[in-house]
Amino acid sequence: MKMIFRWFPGGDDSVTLEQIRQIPGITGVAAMLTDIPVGEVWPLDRLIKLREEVNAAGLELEVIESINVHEDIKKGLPSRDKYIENYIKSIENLSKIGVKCLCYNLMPVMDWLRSELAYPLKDGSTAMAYNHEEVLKLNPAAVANEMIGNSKGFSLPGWEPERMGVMSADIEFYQSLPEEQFWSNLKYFLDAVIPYAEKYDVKMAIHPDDPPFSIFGLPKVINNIDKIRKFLSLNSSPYNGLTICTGSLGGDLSNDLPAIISEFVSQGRVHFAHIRNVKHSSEKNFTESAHYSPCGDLDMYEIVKAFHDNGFTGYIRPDHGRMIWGEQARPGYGLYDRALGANYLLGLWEAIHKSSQKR
Ligand code: DNO
Ligand code: MN
Repeated sequence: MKMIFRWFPGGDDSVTLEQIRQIPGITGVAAMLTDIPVGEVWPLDRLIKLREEVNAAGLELEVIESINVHEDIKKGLPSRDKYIENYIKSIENLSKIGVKCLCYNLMPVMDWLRSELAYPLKDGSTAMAYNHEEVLKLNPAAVANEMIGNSKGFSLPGWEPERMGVMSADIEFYQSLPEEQFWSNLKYFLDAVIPYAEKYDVKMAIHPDDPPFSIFGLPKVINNIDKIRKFLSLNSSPYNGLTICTGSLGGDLSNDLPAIISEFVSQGRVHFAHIRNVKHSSEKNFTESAHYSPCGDLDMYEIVKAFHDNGFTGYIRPDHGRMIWGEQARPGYGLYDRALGANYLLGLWEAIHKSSQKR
C-alpha cells in the first residue's frame, strides 16, 4: 500500500508539494492537468513537466486523478470513436511518464455534487454537505453556477465550463435513454480502452457515483455492490478496476463498506482507495466529517482492516477534509484535515499490520 495525497498543479492549489512532502508517510501525489478540455489528448511534454515538478519535490507521480470521459462516449454518439482514440493516446502518454493507475468516472453529466461547500460544524470548522431536498429544488442549469458562487472563485475539479452550459440538455438526454443502452455504451468504452490499459500497464480505477442516489433522473453507474459487480463483469480484465471511495459509497448507509472492500480487493479489482467519513442527519442528508471513526458513521478500523486483510497493494489517499484552523483552500482539499486523516489511516494500518503478524 502506498499513501498518497491529491494535488492540483499549475497554481490551482493553495497546498504546495513542499508541504505535502512533510506529511509523514506520504510517498506521492494524485494529480491531473486541469486545463486540457475534455476529449483532447493529454500532451506528453506537459506530462513530462508535471512528473519532473512532482519528482523534484521528492514525491512520486504514479496516479492520475482524473482524465474525464467525454459525454459523447457515455451517450453513445457516433463521435465517440474519436474521443476514445484520444483517451487511448492519453493512456499511452501516461505510461511514458510511469503512471500506474488512472482514476476516472462515468457519472453522466456531473461529477460529485454537494448542496453546500462550507457547512458550519459545531466545532467551528466547515465541511461540504449534501442535502437531498435542497438539491432537488435546484434548477439543474443553475447548479453549476450556484456551486461556483459558493466556492469563492474556485472551480470544481472536473467541471469544465463548456460542460456546465449544456447541462440541462444533457440531463434530458439521459432521462430518455434506456438504462441498458447506457450500460452498453459503457461496455463499448471499456472494450475499446481496456486492451490498451493492459498494453501500457495503466490500471483503470473507476470512481463511484457521489452521491450514491439518483438525482434529476440520471442513471447511476457505481453506487452499490450489485452495480459494481455488473460494471466489473462488463469487461473482466483486472485493468478494469475500481477506486473505492468510502465517503461516496458511504452516502448510502445500506452499503456495507467492509463487505464491498473485501469482495473486490480479494479479486484484485481495486487499485485505488479514497478514504473519508460522512455523518448522516437522515437517510439522504449528510455532512463530510473528520476521518476519525467516532466523528462519522463509517468504521474506519473495519474499513482499513478489510483493505489490509485482503492483501491490498494499491494506493490510498485521504479524501475530502474539513476546513480547520482558519485555512482557506479549495473545498475539501485543504492541507490540515487531510494530513490528519492520512496519519490516522497510516496509524490504523500500522496497528492492524503489526497485530496480524503477531497472530
Ligand atoms: C472528488 C473526487 C472526484 C474524483 C472523480 C474521478 O473529490 O473524488 O472528483 O476525482 O470522480 O473521476
Ligand atoms: Mn472520492
